[in-house]
Amino acid sequence: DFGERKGQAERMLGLMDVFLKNDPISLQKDILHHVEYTVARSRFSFDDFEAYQALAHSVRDLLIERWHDTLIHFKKEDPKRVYFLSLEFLMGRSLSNIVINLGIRDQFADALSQLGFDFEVLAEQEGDACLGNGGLARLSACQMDSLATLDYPAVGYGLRYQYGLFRQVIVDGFQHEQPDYWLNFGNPWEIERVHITYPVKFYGTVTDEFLNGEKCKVWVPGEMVEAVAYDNPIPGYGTRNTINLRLWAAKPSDQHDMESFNTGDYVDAVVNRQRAESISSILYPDDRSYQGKELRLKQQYFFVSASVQDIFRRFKDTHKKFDEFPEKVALQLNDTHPSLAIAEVMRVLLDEEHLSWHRAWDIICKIFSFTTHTVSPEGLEKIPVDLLGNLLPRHLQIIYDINFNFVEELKKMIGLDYDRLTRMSIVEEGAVKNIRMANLSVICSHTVNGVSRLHSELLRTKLFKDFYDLWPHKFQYKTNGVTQRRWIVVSNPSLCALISKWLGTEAWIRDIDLLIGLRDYATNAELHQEWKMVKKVNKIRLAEYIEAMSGLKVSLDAMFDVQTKRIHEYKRQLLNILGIIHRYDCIKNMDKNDRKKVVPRVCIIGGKAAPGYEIAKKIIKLCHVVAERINNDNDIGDLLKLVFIPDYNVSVAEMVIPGADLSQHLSTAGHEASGTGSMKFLMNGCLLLATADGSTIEMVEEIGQDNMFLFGAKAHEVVALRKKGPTLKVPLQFSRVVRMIRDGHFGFEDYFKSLCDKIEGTSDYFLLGADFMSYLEAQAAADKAFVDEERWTKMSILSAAGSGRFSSDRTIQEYAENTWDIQPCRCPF
Ligand code: HBZ
Repeated sequence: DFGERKGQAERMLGLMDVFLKNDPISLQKDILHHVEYTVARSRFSFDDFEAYQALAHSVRDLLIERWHDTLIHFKKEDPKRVYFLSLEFLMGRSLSNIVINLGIRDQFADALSQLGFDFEVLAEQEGDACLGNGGLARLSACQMDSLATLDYPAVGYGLRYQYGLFRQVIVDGFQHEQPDYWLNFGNPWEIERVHITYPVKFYGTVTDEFLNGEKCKVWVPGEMVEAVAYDNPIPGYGTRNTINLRLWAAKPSDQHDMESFNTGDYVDAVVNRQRAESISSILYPDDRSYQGKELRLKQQYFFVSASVQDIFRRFKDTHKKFDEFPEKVALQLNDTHPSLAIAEVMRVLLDEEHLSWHRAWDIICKIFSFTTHTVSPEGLEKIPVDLLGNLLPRHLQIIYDINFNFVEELKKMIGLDYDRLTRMSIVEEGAVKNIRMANLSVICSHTVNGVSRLHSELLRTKLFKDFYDLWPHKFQYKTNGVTQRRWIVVSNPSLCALISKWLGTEAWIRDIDLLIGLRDYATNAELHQEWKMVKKVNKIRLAEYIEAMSGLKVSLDAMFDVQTKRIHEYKRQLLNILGIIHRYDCIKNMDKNDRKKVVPRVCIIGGKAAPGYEIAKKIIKLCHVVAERINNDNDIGDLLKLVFIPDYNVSVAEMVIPGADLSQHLSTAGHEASGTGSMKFLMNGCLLLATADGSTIEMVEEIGQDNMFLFGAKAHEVVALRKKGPTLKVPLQFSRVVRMIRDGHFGFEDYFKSLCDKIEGTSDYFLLGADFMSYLEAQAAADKAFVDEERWTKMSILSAAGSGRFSSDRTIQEYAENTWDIQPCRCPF
């Protein structure tokens, strides 16, 4: 049905063309107007940054029109909405993405060039919005783009951190963290809504009172802060729909502490008020561990409480009966970080709307869906009961009540199996009593989603086995996806143009399945030429960046081999570095003739380590000392280079990914819930060297074994391998490279000792030794394929052609149909 789908997507895009009649002159007037009146610079003299600001404000005006129209349309139609709750959104830059989605990039580029500015140069002026850590946060951003594009009535809710994810600076090969005060230069993409505010309460006590003869609970809070809304319009592509991402900022509350002003010291009272703002000041930089910090819990409740009040306000605008709530509201929990929303909705229904427990619970069970992004039991969030009880006394009571009812029901179903009851309880007993947020979420959600097929399998058989046995119908999975608008159209314009040319349409930007059409030309010589040219252009861009950053010149003929993602033991950047040391060692021992056969490589590694994660920081240092040695070895020349790219973030990724020939995804099987970086590389025609883990398993099915370099133990073999422990035979090559590090070949041997200890003998938990040979074989296969240019190019084309399944458009459509039960609601032109 290629023709039919192409026609349908094209008709939608055609409507956009009719609508857009922005001529260059009026766009220029617009930009100059903003130079003079918004940026307040003379229209005769302004620099690139000021031009960017003015441009951004002109674009923002268009964006706001559509956003208004969409919100009005939603209000009129009153469809069921999905509320996407996430503590993290990794948006990156917005300008290019917005103008492309609005379909006005070329018009603006023309208008600017007549003013003497280059669109791309101005776009580079924008800083990244890094309001998240890694995969989970970027996934939220991709999903917002798809929700808007597919016309779903959705609202995103999150926190407007003043400091985003730390900036990584490398000093002498060591990671240092610096604050990211991203708002320093203003943020043209947000709209401050000073009148949309809600009070958020903390601490205090709960008392029993009587209201109309009925006993009810009254929470008398000890602290109150104000949540202020900042709206971030998210435009869809090929549609007028522009949805809202509402981020909350904390401000001191006026209602609360009038008393202290009257009685106490005026200056002290004002200074105290400022403390409220700390709630939304900083993003926690850990992407896995939970430390039971009060501020983190405050953040969670703060954004949940404001969002829930907003949702109730919107519902009550047009509805009176709460029984209609589930027909209008779907609440999506992005991991357990927003799971307090369950207790909060329950509290509002019981204590403020005075519904019976029975009616309130019935509503809860119909509105929440939960997606988890982790595989390991240690990754599950637990909140110490003392902490929760002190900060949110009423919520703790409600959670206890939910648990009591659940355990009673459970006993009826499974009898007095105490082990199982203990495992499934929301409350974890022990030295420190904890609330298990995952159990709360599974019990109260109608659907529990994993993020890949394997992940879902692991959830059902391991992490949530007890719950799966009880409620198999709750468990689904939606394999993650990424948006092709950001990851091809914005970041790889040359490839975008090439794809459109060969498919004869731009419709694939809305309907990614059309990419499959490229398969017809997988061996076409003309396409091969053009495809290679595109890769070359992107490699040049990346090489220039590397040189500007590190002074290192790299050869464009070399294979650009990339591993970029957060640094983690399970992601095995260490395996990559050991492989590089092995390669270096081999080349050193080769004679002239053998060296001629070596495929030159530029190995690129990038990623941040959580500030408290010692081992991860050592891996970064190791990468630097190895790079230092190899890059300065004249005997090696262009045969091997190693580069660490500092401060990997969304905009760096946009430049690195299109320039990669090969990308590595090395997680020990069964540890990566999905992985989404791999999808971006695949779409850009980079070949993958990967373990069979998370979503790569599904990628093999799409593009075929022959087009990917798979290696390593499978998930089901990992447990057995670990059990073998000391009896496991480790290849000599592996011991040799570890020995080189231990012996101080690269210096810092004392510092690296603990790192080496972690991967030798029984402590090699992530099985680097066990997978090493297989890894080297896959690397050799990649070398072999690379020298056969025609074969490599064909594999590259087939990778991109088969990447359609990994668009977030597909993921979101599945969520809409199978989890949220929502329909598109398209704003008329
Ligand atoms: O979520 C990642 C998974 O590791 C990855 O496999 C998956 O593709 C991706 C999207 O589903 N998980 C995270 O990125 N997790 C976090 O960033 C995180 C952040 C704060 C936390 C815990 C986890 O408190």
